Amino acid sequence: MKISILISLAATVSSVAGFAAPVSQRYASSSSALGMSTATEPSAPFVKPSTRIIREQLPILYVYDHCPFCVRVRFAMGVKNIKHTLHFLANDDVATPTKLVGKKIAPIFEWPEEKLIMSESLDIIAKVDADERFGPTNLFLPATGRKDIKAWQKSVQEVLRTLQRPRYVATGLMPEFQQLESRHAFVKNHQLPPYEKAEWKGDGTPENPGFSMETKLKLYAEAMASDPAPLIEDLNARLVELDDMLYSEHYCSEGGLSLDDVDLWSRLRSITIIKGVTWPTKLRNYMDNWSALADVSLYDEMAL
Ligand SMILES: N[C@@H](CCC(=O)N[C@@H](CS)C(=O)NCC(=O)O)C(=O)O
Repeated sequence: MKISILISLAATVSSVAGFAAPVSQRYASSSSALGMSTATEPSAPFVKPSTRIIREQLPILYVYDHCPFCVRVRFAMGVKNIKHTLHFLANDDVATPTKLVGKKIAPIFEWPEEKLIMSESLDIIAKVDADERFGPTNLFLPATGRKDIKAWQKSVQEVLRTLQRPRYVATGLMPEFQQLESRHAFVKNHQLPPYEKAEWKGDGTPENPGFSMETKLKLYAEAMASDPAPLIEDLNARLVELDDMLYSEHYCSEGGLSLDDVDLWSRLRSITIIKGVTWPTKLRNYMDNWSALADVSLYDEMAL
């Protein structure tokens, strides 16, 4: 009974991301023969390529869910409508990435068909967007290098680190943090403001000063227990500023889909882990529009 209600609801409520029709169907009305963007006016919605690219050997993307660099690639593959295997690495898994590229890093892109393994999010996107085997090419305009957005990102760095980092770990729902060691690996390596990386780095021993693991865990727990309201109020004001910088609810910069969107959307997605944030309308629509087009979910349902 419940299931049938959900299914019939899904047919009418397209914003239920998990049940929605493939975005290509929802946006396909003005699709060109190639399925490329046919935006005739700058603020027209992006038209996703309508053909699902399913290679015989699927490319594999190794990621952490919370990692914005990983989300950049997921965003690009999603927008290009490329089926791929998502391999969520545990945060303490050193062996898998080291075997692939020689160090612990994500994202990593493996394309067995080409015997290709590569890291660096923007290089991966450039490769995928240039290869016709992955459908229409050159979907992403270059980054504009906007200084206002860069400055905005810098201005929110501290408040975001303070609010996001403990929440990533505390939800208990992210795939990379399913076991204690993986949560500890993150806490060990990611300082909370006002502490600097150098202070956080050690383990509290005379040879290796800094904070002990016990202290780090305590600081994370305290950050979760403290009232987030003043920080959220500050963040809300910053989001209003960003809303003004956004060209439209479809693109952050004039001209259409660009690497500006790939980067900005991926970073903003992390903010949705914070409960109680007030999103200005244009910015919220931007988040929702690209979540559907890229088939990358937001965290709203599990926000803390
Ligand atoms: N420039 C790289 C940066 C990737 C990066 O810094 N990834 C982080 C996760 S957000 C990472 O793997 N850090 C090593 C670690 O977590 O141990 C890219 O754009 O792909």
